[in-house]
Amino acid sequence: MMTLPLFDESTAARTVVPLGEQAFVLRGFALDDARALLDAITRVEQRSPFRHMQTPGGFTMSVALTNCGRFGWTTDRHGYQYTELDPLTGAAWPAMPEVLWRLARSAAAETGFPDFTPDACLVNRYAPGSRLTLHQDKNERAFDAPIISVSLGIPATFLFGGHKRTDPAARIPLRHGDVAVWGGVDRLRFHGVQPLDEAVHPVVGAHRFNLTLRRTG
Ligand code: MD3
Ligand code: FE
Repeated sequence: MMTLPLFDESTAARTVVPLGEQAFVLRGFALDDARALLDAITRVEQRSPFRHMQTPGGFTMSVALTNCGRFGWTTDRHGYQYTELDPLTGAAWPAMPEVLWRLARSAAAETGFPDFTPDACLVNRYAPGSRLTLHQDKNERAFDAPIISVSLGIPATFLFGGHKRTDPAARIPLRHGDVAVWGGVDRLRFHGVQPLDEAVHPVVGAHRFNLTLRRTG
């Protein structure tokens, strides 16, 4: 079992790490909002529970998923889609929490994307062993809008590839409180998440949450 560093996260450096021309990791940018964000996730999952979705290829995703905002992303044997209703409950997805909206807009503005107006947020929940194979986020029609991601809980190694699946991928650690922004020329790069190592976060426990805010159209 991996032991997490004992340094105080609240004093960890807030630095901007450029990954590409228009892709950045803002280290610790969400730390002050972490408690409020975790509470918001709890409220979202009470209305729209996490579930392990089927892919068109017939696999069950190791990452559990839910959504908030006007539109939610789902996958099943028939394909991927954004819908206004949660197919599991038949009800609208939970509203986008205010704290998440404000955080995403300020991270976007800080990195050259003023007036980001997300209308969808995927919430991914990872357990040790969960992973995301290399893919592109191309179910949105608004490729001019960036995507903003917020990581909470145990750390993961993010794979940042190129425009072809076979391009070499950089390995970038994403930790509790990190925010990533990618848009423009980097919007369609292949990316993924390596299988998570066993770990326990002092606040979140043995999970990682990743929230990705998008503009669908
Ligand atoms: C993509 N989520 O939900 S977000 C997804 O950590 C997804 O759960 C991952 O991929 C996760 O579709 C990764 C972080 C991220 C950061 C920079 C990127 C994704 C990126 C730059 C280009 C493309
Ligand atoms: Fe993605």
